[in-house]
Amino acid sequence: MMAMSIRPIIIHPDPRLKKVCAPVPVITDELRRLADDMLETMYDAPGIGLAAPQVGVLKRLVVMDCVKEEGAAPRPMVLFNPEILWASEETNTYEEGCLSIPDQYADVERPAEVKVRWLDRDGKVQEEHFTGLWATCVQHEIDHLNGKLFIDYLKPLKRQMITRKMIKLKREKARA
Ligand code: GNR
Ligand code: NI
Repeated sequence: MMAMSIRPIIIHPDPRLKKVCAPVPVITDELRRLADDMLETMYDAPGIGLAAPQVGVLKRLVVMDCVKEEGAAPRPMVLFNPEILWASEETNTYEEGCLSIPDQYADVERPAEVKVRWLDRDGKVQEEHFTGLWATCVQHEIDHLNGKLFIDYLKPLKRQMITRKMIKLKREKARA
């Protein structure tokens, strides 16, 4: 097995986090390697999801594992070209965070359940009905592929406050 590696996560604001990502036409070994690196980067952070643009790759690929119970078996998922086929009328509000917006959290309301179709790492079509944290996470990740961040759902003033904090954080990181 090839060694996996942790990739640096891009911090907001960055033009790469605002782009609509391109569909993946064929799943190559290089893309499978990228998915493995993204999983390692996500677990290391730690986070429950990660989208390719967060590591600077503008392709429609996300990884996630929302198993939170201590001692439960992990469920690393790799989703190429994920599409929401159906979303519930019923909504859910979760306090969301983002690895590209460190230490900032805010309530976001989204459909409580979604049906999603994607290609797995073998290029096989998969479909699943997600609920709970999985439903929130997969929608947060698909938003990343469309250049959208959770702070885009907030009131402009709150969004601006968070963006200013991130600019400051990046400036301090660059000086360190
Ligand atoms: O680790 C993460 N936690 C999280 C919590 C609530 C809603 C969404 C998320 S996704 C986030 C990781 C991330 O930034 N993925 O893009
Ligand atoms: Ni995110």
